[in-house]
Amino acid sequence: MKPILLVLIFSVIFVIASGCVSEKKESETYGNQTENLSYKGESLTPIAQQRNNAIEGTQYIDKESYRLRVEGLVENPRNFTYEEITGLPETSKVVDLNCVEGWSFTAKWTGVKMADLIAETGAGENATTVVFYSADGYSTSLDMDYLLENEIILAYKLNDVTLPPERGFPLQLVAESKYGYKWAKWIVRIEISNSPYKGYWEKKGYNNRADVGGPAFERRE
Ligand SMILES: Nc1nc2c(c(=O)[nH]1)N[C@H]1C(S)=C(S)[C@@H](COP(=O)(O)O)O[C@H]1N2
Ligand SMILES: [Mo]
Repeated sequence: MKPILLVLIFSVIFVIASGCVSEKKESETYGNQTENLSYKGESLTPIAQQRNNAIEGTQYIDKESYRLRVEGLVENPRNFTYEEITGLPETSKVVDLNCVEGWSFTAKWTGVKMADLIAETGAGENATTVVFYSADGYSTSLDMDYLLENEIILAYKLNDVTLPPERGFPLQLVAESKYGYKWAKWIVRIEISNSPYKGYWEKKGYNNRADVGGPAFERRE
């Protein structure tokens, strides 16, 4: 066999073999933290490849002076510090964010269950709606039953990295199976109420149900 042919054959074998062993990266560095790219066998979209959306650009919230106000139909209205929130029982899950515009990504979200947060203040028997208000003037709402039945979490970590400022630090709602506009970021106030509420995009005609796969717009009466 000619040496050139041998070199060619070995090169082909090498290329095929290296293709087989090169696996997807399990983690990478994000600032001075480790971003994990897989969780319980599911692969996650790296933060650098996740799209985002904001009506007024990034909000920079100071961790020390930050307070989350929880009020409305509650027994004990309260201001939570960042440490108090992150000190509550922690839950992680892999959830897709689907913007109504058509893009999506998959991430691991870690935070506190809305049920555990609401248990801290107590909620009135007649409470039906939870309204989320953000530092940029954004707002949205979801049904109390939806939040409790689906174990919806308020996230403070994304792929095991502290939620970055441009992504909603300190808190983003992980509104599983709802369009992205229900995923409030930079949340500063939560109001529990007994009447329906239309948030920023919902007032402009976006469907208040916001079920992924369902209609993007409210039906005209
Ligand atoms: N405070 C605030 N939250 C917000 C928005 C916003 O403009 N302000 N945009 C919403 C929309 S339309 C989407 S698609 C998601 C995007 O979330 P991401 O930045 O984590 O990808 O944030 C939602 N939450
Ligand atoms: Mo969106």
